[in-house]
Amino acid sequence: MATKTPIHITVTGAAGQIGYALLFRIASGQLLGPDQPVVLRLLEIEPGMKALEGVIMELDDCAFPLLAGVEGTTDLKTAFDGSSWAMLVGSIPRKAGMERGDLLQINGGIFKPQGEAINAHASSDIRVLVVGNPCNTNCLIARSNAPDVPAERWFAMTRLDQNRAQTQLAKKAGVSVDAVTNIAVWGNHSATQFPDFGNTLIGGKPATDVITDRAWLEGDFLTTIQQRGAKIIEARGASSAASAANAAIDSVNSVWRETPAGDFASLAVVSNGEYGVPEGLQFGFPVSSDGAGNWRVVEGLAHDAFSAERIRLTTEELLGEREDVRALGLVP
Ligand code: NAX
Repeated sequence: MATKTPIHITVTGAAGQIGYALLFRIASGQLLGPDQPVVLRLLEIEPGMKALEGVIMELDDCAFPLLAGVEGTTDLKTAFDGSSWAMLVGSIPRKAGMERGDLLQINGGIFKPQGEAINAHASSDIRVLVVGNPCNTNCLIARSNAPDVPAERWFAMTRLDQNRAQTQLAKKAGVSVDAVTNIAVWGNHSATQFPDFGNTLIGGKPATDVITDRAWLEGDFLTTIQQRGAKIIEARGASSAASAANAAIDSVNSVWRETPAGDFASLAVVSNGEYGVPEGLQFGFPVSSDGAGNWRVVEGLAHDAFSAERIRLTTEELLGEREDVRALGLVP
């Protein structure tokens, strides 16, 4: 029997498709380890509560030894009370014909109160991963409304893009995925993101030495990663869920597990001006962790003119989103 004190984890949008792929993995120990009991606090909106009841019944029916408790709620205080990790999944993604300003306003209505509730009720060691899109700016909104939670405790998910890039590069090079390391996804989790093949290694060698087809790297490779989400919707009739949940688990692991020497992971974190990125943006960077929850942006990576331009474009997009949410009064 597990003897550690249970850690409270909040998952929002818990009755959605990512929630369904995520909760069972958390409860089975795949998020915080095989000896760490967890209590799940599941936040939904009223229309999702019926489905959430069913999900909770299924969690019960798994008899997970590590699941020390589970509560479904529509109340922000109950959801975040005493929580040490919050995974903010529920959001309103962009729909056809929706303007960026409308999208950000709707999400402001979700992430501002959630940030305030985290500030007021979460445990003092709270860490937050935002998955719900537009995840970088949703994270910025929540963080900006939680002034007592240090900025370095907030993360937005670019890991799915990293994992997608890893597999595409491995396939092209004809190697196994674990031979592909050092993949940084810069900037926004959107079509402007830049999966940085120029700093990636394959079998310890520069990816650009192993894959010499530069036109593929700058063309099909980038568009495959940038448009992968849309392709999955086209094929499956629903957006990525299991791979997104998997990336959410990888993201949390990249914070609390030690990063292998010489490698890094992609995570959108607060910018302190690294690589000339304006301070305060929630920006996809290469990140390394010491295994005790302390991470740093890996510095010193070089960018040629092509890569620098890609990073400039995604930075511009995030600056535009920040201007929009400032104009809406969602962030100072
Ligand atoms: P679903 O529509 O299946 O589920 C979302 C759930 O959130 C619903 O059950 C809904 O009732 C709930 N919800 C809505 N507003 C809420 C609120 N204010 N509080 C609590 N719950 C609320 O979406 P799903 O496929 O699970 O995707 C969730 C989010 O992840 C979307 O925004 C999606 O765009 C985003 N994604 C982010 C990815 C990333 O890499 N960062 C990749 C996958 C995914 O597209």
